[in-house]
Amino acid sequence: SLAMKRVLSVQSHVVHGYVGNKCAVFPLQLLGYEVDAINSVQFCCHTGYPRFSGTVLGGPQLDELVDGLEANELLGRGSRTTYSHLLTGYIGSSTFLRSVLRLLSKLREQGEGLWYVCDPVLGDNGKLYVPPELVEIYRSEVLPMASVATPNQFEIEILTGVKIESEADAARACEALHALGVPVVVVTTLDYARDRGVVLMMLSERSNQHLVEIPLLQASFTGSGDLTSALLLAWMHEHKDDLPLALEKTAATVYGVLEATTKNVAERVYGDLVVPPELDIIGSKTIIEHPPLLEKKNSA
Ligand code: PXL
Repeated sequence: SLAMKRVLSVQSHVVHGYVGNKCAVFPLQLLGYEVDAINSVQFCCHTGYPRFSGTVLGGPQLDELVDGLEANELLGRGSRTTYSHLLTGYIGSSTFLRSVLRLLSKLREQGEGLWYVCDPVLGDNGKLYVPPELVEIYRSEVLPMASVATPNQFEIEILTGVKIESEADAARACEALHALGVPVVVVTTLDYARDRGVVLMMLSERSNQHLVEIPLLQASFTGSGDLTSALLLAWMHEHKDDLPLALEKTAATVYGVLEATTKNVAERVYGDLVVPPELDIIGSKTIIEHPPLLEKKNSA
């Protein structure tokens, strides 16, 4: 039933560090979720290091895992293993993305009301880091099936063609995603207030928008988007009738984790290449369980 908190999370695994499932599984477990993880890649570390190695799961290999789950009646059918949520993040090929769609349609056949939280990972800071054909597949096939989409600014700009330089632009871009059929959109990073020292997140439910400010800590962290989508999944389920509160708790947690990371974890320097500190997910256990709301912090 819907009261069950069970996520199927299809994301990257890295041996060292925190991106993809390494950012999603532990926080979701802390928040009371059973998490079944499918590792879409297994790399030694994220791709921002000087070298990375490992294997990529192909679409047919995802199909095999899904077929096995289905054969054992582990995809649902009213059993105690019905998933409440599917969560997807970085996907590197169109064949894999189409297999995810196949998985989603099986899940939707099984249980009513499955939430699909889709992070349409395309790139960041002006750079596409997936094959360009994925953009149109997200737009025409994937997003119309999503319950919640969590693009960053770059991603929603590419998906909608709306360049964002103000709150009104951000709202217009969200409307364009709603028009594709996504009921709830969260833009996880908005840069237009950077000169005030803040990054914004915007929640949009149809014609209703809510903003939250996060103090700017450092130019970039890797994996913060993956952490954000997992937290949104959990807090939106907890506060279905108060999604702005879910956004506030998510933003407070992300800020808390980034702040802990800045304090506790060193960046790594490889000649000219600086790899940002790996997120301090484990050291932030208490923050994840009890997000210290930012407004309280700011007025202290
Ligand atoms: O956080 C996105 C991400 C996911 N998966 C892998 C990555 C990254 C970012 O660098 O390298 C493998």
